[in-house]
Amino acid sequence: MTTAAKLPKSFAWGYATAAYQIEGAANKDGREPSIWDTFAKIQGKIADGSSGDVATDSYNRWQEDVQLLKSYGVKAYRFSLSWSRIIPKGGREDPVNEQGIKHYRTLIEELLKEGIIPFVTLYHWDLPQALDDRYGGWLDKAEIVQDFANYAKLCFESFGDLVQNWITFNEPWVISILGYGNGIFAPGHVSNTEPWIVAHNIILAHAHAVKLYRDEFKEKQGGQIGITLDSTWLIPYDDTDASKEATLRAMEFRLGRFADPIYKGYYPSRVKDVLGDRLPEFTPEEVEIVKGSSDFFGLNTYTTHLVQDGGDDELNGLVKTTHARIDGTQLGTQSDLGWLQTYGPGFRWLLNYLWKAYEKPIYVTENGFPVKGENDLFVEEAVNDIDRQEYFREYAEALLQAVTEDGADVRGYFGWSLLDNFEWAEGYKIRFGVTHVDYTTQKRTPKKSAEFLTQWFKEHIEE
Ligand code: PNW
Repeated sequence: MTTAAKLPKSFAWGYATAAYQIEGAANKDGREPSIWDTFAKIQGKIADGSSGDVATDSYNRWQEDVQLLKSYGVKAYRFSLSWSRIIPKGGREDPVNEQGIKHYRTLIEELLKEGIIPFVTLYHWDLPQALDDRYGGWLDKAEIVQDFANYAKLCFESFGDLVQNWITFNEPWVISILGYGNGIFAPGHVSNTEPWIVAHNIILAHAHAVKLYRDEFKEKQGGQIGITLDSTWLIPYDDTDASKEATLRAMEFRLGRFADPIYKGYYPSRVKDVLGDRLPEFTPEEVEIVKGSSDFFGLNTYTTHLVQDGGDDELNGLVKTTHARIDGTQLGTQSDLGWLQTYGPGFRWLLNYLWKAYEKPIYVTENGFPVKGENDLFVEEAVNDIDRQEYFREYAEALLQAVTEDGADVRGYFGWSLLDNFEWAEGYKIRFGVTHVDYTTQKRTPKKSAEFLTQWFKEHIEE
């Protein structure tokens, strides 16, 4: 029998969550609203009319959640900080909330006590509402860049002695396109000019926070800092030049729009061609700080799409995407969300592509699957989540091959998510957790997929 190649001992695996999706306690201990608190209260924005007011109550049940992580044998946990818990009104002149800082510090200490490495995201979409009211939030470059840098600095000061892995932003594509383009996420703007401004300002805010960390904290605290971008793998729908060109263009709109400035220093050409004057330019001083502003490549990825030229969706580069192949067959197993089907080979391709294009160590900061119809099941049935186990098997194996056969430098993997939680515009109807949550009692019940991943990583990481 041959021994299969393994991931190195240092490989960090675990689960990811985000503050607004799990914490609840929306008004407790001095927290003030974020744009998601406001957005969720607008009639018709959330599929089941819910909000993150209670969510999985993890602000109160954090000890139970840490024990859950421990029982799964994870090496790392990725979570995000709620900006409006730490600085309730968000700005650089506004008061700091010591109770917020104390909460996160206690959580981080508990994780470390249990041998779990914290990966901390500064911004997972929950902008303090006060900053949106004050100057339009991400639309105001001069203000938001300074306020974000001030918030980041406070976090480095408050937690940086304990945290070695910082992620500035989660998925700027989602923030800019879903929040300011088609308006399905907070703050719900519909525009074809704002997304490009917002994206530009996020890149700058990220770069300033990274510069600050490198200048003032890195030497002393010894950590790494980077950004998490999201991307699907994209494949031409057919063999035509039009589909191939459309695929390259779609990739630049989804990923290159952020990755190229951050890792190479400039916007991709196809994006410039489509957007013209609407795409802001970086000044030479800005290029200086943006280029090279991420120590690693944080990747959130869920699926693969087939791409064709055409349609009128300018926000995504004038392409049409589908999961149905030209012969009518589907790419993979359908999930509970239209945009998500299983396709392991696409994940392997994407890892190879990123490693070759950007040459940075990759951390897969999210990957997961909502089983079709799971929310209609009783807990006894929901825990038998076969499609999620199959998804994780395919994706974990693709990752192993990318590392051990193709030579991609992938250093971590976080399943989305530790718990069923508030799935943004879908509310609580869509369940991504490896742990079932009963939202009436807040009882947590591990699903089979949690057992599967624990076992898989036990077998595939070197002792
Ligand atoms: C990510 N899309 O969001 C987020 O980082 C998580 O907070 C979220 O719960 C998870 O994926 C599952 O949705 C996305 O429309 C939301 O392509 C939408 C898309 C992609 C990612």
